[in-house]
Amino acid sequence: MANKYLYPQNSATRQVVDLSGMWKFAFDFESEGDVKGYKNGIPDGILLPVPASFADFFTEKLYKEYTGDFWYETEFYADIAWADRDVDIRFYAAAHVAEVYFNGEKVAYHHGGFLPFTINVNKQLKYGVPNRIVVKLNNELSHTTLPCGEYKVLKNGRKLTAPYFDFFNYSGLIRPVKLVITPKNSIVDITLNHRTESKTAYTDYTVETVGAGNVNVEVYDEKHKKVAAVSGNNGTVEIKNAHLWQPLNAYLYTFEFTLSDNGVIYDKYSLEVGVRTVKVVGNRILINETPVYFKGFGKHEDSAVCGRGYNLPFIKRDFELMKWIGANSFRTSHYPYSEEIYQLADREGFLIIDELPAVGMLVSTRNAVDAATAAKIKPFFEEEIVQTVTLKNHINTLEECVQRDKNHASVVAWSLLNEPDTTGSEKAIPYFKALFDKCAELDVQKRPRSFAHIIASQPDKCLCTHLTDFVMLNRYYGWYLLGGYELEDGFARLDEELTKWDKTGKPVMFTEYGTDTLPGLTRLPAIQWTENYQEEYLEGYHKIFDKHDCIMGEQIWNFADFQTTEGIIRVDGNKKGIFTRERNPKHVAFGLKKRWDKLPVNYKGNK
Ligand code: GCB
Repeated sequence: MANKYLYPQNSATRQVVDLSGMWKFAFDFESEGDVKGYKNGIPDGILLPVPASFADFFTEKLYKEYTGDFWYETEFYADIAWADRDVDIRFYAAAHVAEVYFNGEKVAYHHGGFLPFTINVNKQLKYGVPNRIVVKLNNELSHTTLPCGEYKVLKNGRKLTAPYFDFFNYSGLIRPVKLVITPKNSIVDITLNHRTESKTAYTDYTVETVGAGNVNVEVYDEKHKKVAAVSGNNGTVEIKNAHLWQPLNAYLYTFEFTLSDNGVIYDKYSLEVGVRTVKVVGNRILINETPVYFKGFGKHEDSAVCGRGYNLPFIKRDFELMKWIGANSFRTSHYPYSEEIYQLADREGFLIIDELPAVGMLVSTRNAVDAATAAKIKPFFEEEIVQTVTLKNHINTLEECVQRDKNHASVVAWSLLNEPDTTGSEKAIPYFKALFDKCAELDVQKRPRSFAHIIASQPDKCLCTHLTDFVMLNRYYGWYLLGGYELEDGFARLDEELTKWDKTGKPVMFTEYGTDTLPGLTRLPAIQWTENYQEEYLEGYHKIFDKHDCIMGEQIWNFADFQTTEGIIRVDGNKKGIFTRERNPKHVAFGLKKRWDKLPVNYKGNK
């Protein structure tokens, strides 16, 4: 079995071995690792923590900015008890392109830095001697990578990354690597879809298995009471008087799947399941048939030193801050996040707009500024290679993402791209159509699909809005244009634009709006970059949102300050956070909390 999709778990039949720790590491400035046989072991590797991105460990720029091939290596001993089982190596994410060698043999190639892949190593596994994993990674950006960008070669021969997006191109083994040991007869995939009829919930399920055995499903409520039991690889679980999973009021049933034969248990896997429905009706998104108003943020996985590395303490802190401020949702801008974030969102009742790493599909290193000033930009979707290779990579990534995240109650919508060029060329249309159709085909729950519209993608100009189920808007009137003393004109422009979106009849959600703000800087009257300017800007936006019926969500850019490429419009990163990078509140956080604590979850629900 090439890829086992389920999130690894320990159970009576399964074992997970974490390979986190110090790995050997080497930069490969001259791309000579292949000819020098690094696949059999890195000769002079330094030690580096896994999981983490490598950039922020070093004091030399040459390493921080490193672009090209780089290598990781570790070893482990196999337990003889695994001899009659399947042994897989699971990379939770490897940014961005990975080639994996196991005991000297190439066992995998994976494109894309934010989704897991699993490699079966039964054939190569040795007992009694160390087993060696070597990974060759590459972090160069191009028009076919997700995210997109380019690099240039400096006079000294070093490569400089030029992302078409506004976050640091952190890379490396950014999430855990684990061994997953499963029985030969096992459960490999589970797909759930829910519907409700008065007080009864029906969950249609499909279980994919390998080897022998029959499937049984038992469902337990939060008090560990059995509430349903069925048999078969697919069928329907019926729960009477069901507790539905609600925003900020989660209820999770435990679905226990057992593969067995005549009383012999081969495999067991359990899932925490929130039963809920999602659909779009008119200009509303309904969860369990009730309109929901989204309050929250676009975020990043970003923290000092770890970079984009998996950081469980920050994950926990972020949820506590989001609950404190009255948020109920976030977008995984601009890539699928660590799986543990979705698990916590399921538990806390947060709504997630799950975004693919399709950011930078606009040929510009300062997208928001260029789009705001209507700079002439070479149309991205005109390129032949985009229509072929990029689209193929994009669809693979979509498949992996839906596959990974399909059963999470928290995932209520898909964002298939961030700020693509949807005005430059009609060739965007077939590209988007292929993507949107594929998403509907893959997702049995048929969650609403969209993409984040850049300012140039206006209601009368965007060629692709008609393919969306709801509209996501990133707008910076009052910042990148009409800022400072022109702020009132900025609000007027926003108001005018929303009047046009109102007429489309679709739900419209703000997925970005905000101002760079230096904590501690205040002036009277307010000027750009001050804390009180951030407050005036957000208050102005919110007044306008409250006027327009189509607006059914506000997600501010950004939850916290985050690192970007250096440059003249960024001071040590993007400072649009409501919290600092250390997760301390800026002044605006307190006013925002007042607004969000007051807004009911079904705000604008009753027409
Ligand atoms: C955007 C991008 C986001 C940037 C933000 C900004 O439109 O989607 O990635 O960070 O603007 O602050 O410029």
